[in-house]
Amino acid sequence: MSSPIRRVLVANRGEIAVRVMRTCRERGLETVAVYSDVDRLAPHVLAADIAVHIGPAPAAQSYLVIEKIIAACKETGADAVHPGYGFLSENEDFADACTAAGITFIGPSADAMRKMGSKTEARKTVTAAGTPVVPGDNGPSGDGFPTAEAALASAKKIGFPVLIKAAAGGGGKGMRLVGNEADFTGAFDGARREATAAFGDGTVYLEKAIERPRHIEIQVFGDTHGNLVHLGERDCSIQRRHQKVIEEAPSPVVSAELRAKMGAAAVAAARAVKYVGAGTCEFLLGADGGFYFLEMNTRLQVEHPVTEMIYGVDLVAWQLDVAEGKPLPMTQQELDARRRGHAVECRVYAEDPVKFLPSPGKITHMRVPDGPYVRNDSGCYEGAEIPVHYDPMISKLVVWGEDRAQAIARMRRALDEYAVRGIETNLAFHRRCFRHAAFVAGDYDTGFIGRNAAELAPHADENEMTAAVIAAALEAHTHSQAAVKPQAQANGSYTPRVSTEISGWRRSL
Ligand code: MV4
Repeated sequence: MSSPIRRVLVANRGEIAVRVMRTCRERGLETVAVYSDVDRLAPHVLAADIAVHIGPAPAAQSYLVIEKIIAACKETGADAVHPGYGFLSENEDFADACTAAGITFIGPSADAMRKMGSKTEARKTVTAAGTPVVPGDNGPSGDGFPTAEAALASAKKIGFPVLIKAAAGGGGKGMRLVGNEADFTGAFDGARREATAAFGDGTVYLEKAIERPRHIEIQVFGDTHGNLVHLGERDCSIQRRHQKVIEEAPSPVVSAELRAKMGAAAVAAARAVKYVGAGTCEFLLGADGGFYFLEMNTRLQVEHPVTEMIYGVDLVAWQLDVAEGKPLPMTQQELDARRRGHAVECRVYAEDPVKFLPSPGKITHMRVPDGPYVRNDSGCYEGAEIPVHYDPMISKLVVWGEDRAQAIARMRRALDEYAVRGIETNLAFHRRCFRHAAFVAGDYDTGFIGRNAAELAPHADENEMTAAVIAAALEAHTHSQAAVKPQAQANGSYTPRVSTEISGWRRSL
């Protein structure tokens, strides 16, 4: 049914747009970028063969406007669209619009997106497929609770603590944790209001709250021939306010046996909606070892590289294969045999390290890590501006090791090589996290950052001190002459280890 793709429009920006274009280029496909006013000189524009301006900086007037993306495809003769993550990636109207215009949408069917988009619908669908979901109640008609009274009666049966969740939600929006009966009605009304404001849909349902869970997600992949496989799990428990900060594969707490069980449960959930392409089933793993389906993300995720590293595959290449109607390149058995080693990813954000607020602005200096088994998927460069309008991620730093200990050691090394000036970053947070005893032991859950905030927060002038040392090193490097050897200078290395004063501070980390 499908035919070879020749020209791919990437309906996204930043690191993911660049990452998708890299694979397109490797396959000899032409690439089209779209860009807003503030992205004229953005890396994804420079990476593309053709670039189309689609409007002002606010995403609602550019990257989120379906008609503009379709028009850009027509104007450039793009025969396929890769949506990346975020923006229009899980918008079924966009998938429909592409299909209607004769453009291949590189992703699942609009029908699968719709079925997984509603959380109550998804709970019904996957339960019927035999996948365990969190104990809860979708409401009297299966489509949410119309009144607080009915919901409270159900909450008492489920047992506190319960979570009130928005059917149209996901990612924690419109979610309320209720510990007792007295707080229930207020929380219910609040959740409904929030869901209505955020999604234009106030439908809410109930789930028993799993305490101190780990967030484990399974990568799945389907093709148009009915084949479905899984590529193991990622542990995404290191989060802050529903924002993932560190991800790893495999999870330090998932055994081969549990992986096989969760993998089968994820594949069953995907099969229930005839899933095609890259998808992810999110699960909560309880302290008792029980696992529960939460939701399915119908896109390629930010953290897909850790999976690519341990399986030695290019998931974007797989997406293109599947979109062209080809069968999956590997069977489950072949994948299981390929798994090797351990990968960790740090999301490096332009953010205030203490207040965790975005820190947009111009990157005046940047030194990026490289060397063995280091992958830095970046959407910016030295001299570039991090715009205020979009996600403030600078890059995803991913490393691979034969085992978790080697991956951690390598990540510490890579983080020490990484230097950014001009804007604040969370690099110092990452350096601390990769030296935190509980993290190093693999002993963490979704409450890790909250519980260890004090230990993980950088010293008031930690970034400053690092920055001062780095500035000296960069200066020396930029004007490198035989006489100015960074290592020979008191403050000359890119790692602060060289200064006595600072090395003392570093040892205290
Ligand atoms: C939960 C939960 C505990 N019990 N559901 C947060 C985001 C959304 N995807 C689901 N979330 C949660 N749902 C039940 N029944 C705890 C969370 C949760 C969480 C989940 C994954 C990663 C980080 C989290 C942080 C706080 C709460």
